[in-house]
Amino acid sequence: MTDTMQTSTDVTTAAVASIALKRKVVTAIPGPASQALHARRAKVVSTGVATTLPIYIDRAHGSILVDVDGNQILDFGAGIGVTTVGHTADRVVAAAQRQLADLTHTLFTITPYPEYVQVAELLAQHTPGAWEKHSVLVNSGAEAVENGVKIARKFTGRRAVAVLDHAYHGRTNLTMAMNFRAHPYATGFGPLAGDVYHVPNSYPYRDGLSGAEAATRTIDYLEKIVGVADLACLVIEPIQGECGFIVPADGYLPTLQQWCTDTGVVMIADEIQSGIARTGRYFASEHFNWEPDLVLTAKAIAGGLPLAAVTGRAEIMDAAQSGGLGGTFGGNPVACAAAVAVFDTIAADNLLAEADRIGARLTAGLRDLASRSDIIGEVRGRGAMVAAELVQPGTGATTKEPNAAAVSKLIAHAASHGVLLLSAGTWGNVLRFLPSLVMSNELVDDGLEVLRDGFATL
Ligand code: PLZ
Repeated sequence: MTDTMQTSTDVTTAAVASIALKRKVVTAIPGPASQALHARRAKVVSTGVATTLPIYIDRAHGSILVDVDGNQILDFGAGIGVTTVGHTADRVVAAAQRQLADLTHTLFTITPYPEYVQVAELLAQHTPGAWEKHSVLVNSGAEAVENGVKIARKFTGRRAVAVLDHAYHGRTNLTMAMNFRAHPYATGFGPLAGDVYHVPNSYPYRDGLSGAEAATRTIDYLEKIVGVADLACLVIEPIQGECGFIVPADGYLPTLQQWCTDTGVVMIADEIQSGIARTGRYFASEHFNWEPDLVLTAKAIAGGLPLAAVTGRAEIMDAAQSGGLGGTFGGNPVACAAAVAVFDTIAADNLLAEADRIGARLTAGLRDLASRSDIIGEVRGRGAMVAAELVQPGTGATTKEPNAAAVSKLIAHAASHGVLLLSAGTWGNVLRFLPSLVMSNELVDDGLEVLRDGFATL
């Protein structure tokens, strides 16, 4: 038995190790094997589950995906910011394999295990704020949002939830109501949860407001349309992800935190997309001098395994009654072991600095493109969370009319040349870059070159 296990481990490792870390297109994209799988899929998978790029992936390493036709795709999406330490990162694979064989499941609320505690310690250490912090581990980003809201409601004894315009928080019943965009996330899926209020955000490119001015506007809405007496929490992505990598003006977030502290509102950072080294800091909140009451993590925390967390001020987290938080798979041992390996990898491989290296190179490349194109309205981001917002020709200085068509064409051009790029934005007019932090300069440049050609074809 041991021999067999050893053999299969060797085979997996060998397959991944044999991937040359470069882009290679050997068939039309999608190729014949992907097309055949796509036809099979159509017979058995719900059409409600969309596909950005219908190529079926066989294996991956670093920032290269290998599809079933043998094409090697340069991955600027990292599964929407999940494989931040790279696909099949060595320490993550080793830790998860070891844990899988040692202990796969007990349910932490029945009989605990050390890896859950280790993850909570790492989160307490790395989330902003010097106070005592407690965590609960769950399975998905949306579940972290749900739990953050539950805990804030219990702590405050209040019911209302406030979110920003252009927010994205998930696909569960509560989080559907917290998203800015009804379509495709909520259309026809109601009734939605009540007591969720949407208030204006800070979107410097489009509103031209300073952080102080935007915060004043947000607070005015909170006081008028929600009312402080009923407001349990204000949930904010420090950099808004799905709706376009919107970076708030300086001062916006700390001003809101001060207002929340003064009025007894729990302020929650949704760092699900922006957290875990993505922006060159462990958490994007750090860029804005924001120390949130609660921090939500998911996506990158376990290098590709499902894990998420709510972490925050001990007195808030402990407001939940014993037995009030949990779930069968929350904080699964294999996912926790992978998360510990993710934190080890960030420190050992200096990935915060790598995020800045990649981000600087990408941003410089995009700014260079912008200097020769009148449809790039703004290049923005922090670390390796970078976006370009595209507008209609000639509207960049005036109406900034969104240009989703150009984004679609560029993404299709990139895909056909073996580069996976994602869109974002309320109007679908943002190109977003979430490469893994192990992407080499050569690969960043290679991706930029394909994009440059794409712009030339527009
Ligand atoms: N909060 C800020 O970015 C997930 C969604 C992909 P889950 N974003 C990617 C899709 O189409 O479903 C996200 C996020 C922020 C919450 C979530 C939700 O995280 O792990 O997808 O539930």
